[in-house]
Amino acid sequence: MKIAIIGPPQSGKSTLFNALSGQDVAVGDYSRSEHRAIIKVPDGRVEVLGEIEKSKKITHAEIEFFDTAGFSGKGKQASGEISSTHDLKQVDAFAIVVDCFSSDAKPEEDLRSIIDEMILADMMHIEDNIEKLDRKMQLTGKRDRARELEVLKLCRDALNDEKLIGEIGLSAEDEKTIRGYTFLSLKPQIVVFNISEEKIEQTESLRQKYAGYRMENIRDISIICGRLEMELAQLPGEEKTAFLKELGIEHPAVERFIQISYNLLGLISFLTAGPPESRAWTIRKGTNAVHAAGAIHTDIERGFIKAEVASYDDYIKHKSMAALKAAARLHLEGKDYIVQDGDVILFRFNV
Ligand SMILES: Nc1nc2c(ncn2[C@@H]2O[C@H](COP(=O)(O)OP(=O)(O)OP(=O)(O)O)[C@@H](O)[C@H]2O)c(=O)[nH]1
Ligand SMILES: [Mg+2]
Repeated sequence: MKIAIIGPPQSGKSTLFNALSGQDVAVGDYSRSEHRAIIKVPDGRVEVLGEIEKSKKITHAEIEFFDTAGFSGKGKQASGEISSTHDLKQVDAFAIVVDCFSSDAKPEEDLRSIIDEMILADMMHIEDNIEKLDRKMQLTGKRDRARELEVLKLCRDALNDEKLIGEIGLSAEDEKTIRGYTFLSLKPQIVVFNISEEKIEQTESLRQKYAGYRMENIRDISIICGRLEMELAQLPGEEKTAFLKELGIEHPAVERFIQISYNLLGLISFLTAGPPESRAWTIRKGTNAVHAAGAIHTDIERGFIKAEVASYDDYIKHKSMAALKAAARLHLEGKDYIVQDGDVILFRFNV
């Protein structure tokens, strides 16, 4: 999964990047420089499986973060040409950071200006595409892409109404027809209200204050003190725990952030276990067994025979596939089985 951190200049993007990655890139230097980090998704279940299996290797799911400066922060006055050395079109979601810490902070205006800029960029892109597709259909007389054109027009209407394409609530099928256009405003977004150290105790009331910015399936919010979380992320393990306690924070920002991202994007993890490796794999909720196999390797998807599935709780109780089988807690599942979070799976395949 790839997430781009975006936002107006000096909103704390690089600070959040450090908080999430534990890195130490420069902050406050107005450099608008860009960075990239891959972080492991904390999931204690993988370690437990690794211990049971005495695995040589333990592999967590990963998230890639990009600290980007593609947005100008000029809202409707922006040129519409969002620039970024990393292509924002390729990411799965955005973290939009807004300044909630400085004395003259205007988080709501700042958020609106980023949204306006996003909408503007999609608008420029959509007009061209509607025109092109329209022309093509007239030239060839073919109607097979008529629905695509209709959906594009629906998207244009939303953008004209200053709405995100993600707000339309397109069906999965309609969304698929326009996926190739990689509209920015179709990507899920997490709005990060970057608060000051003094407001840490108000986290809960601020969460309520900004709850109205949540939008089903497209947007969630997070209240984070970037600076403190950055300092926290850079501490060694035991000091981290003590600092967290002192601050009265239950989980560090990175864990809260990953949880929100997984929920928003509808992601779950399934597990594989064995002496060579125990590992977590990320898939979308509702993925069937054969597609889940594809997350590991296309050969396993192609040659899929069946999946031997146990729940994580059963697995750690019985501690081996053989014991699970003996206790009738191992399920043989076919291609259409919908994989659940925490399923421990052994795929049988033939290529
Ligand atoms: N008090 C306080 N200051 C913060 C916080 N987060 C960021 N800042 C300050 O805001 C300034 C900008 O932070 P950066 O992380 O560099 O912001 P940025 O969005 O990456 O800036 P550009 O890349 O230049 O657009 C720095 O001086 C930070 O120390 C915070 O949570 N609390
Ligand atoms: Mg920066």
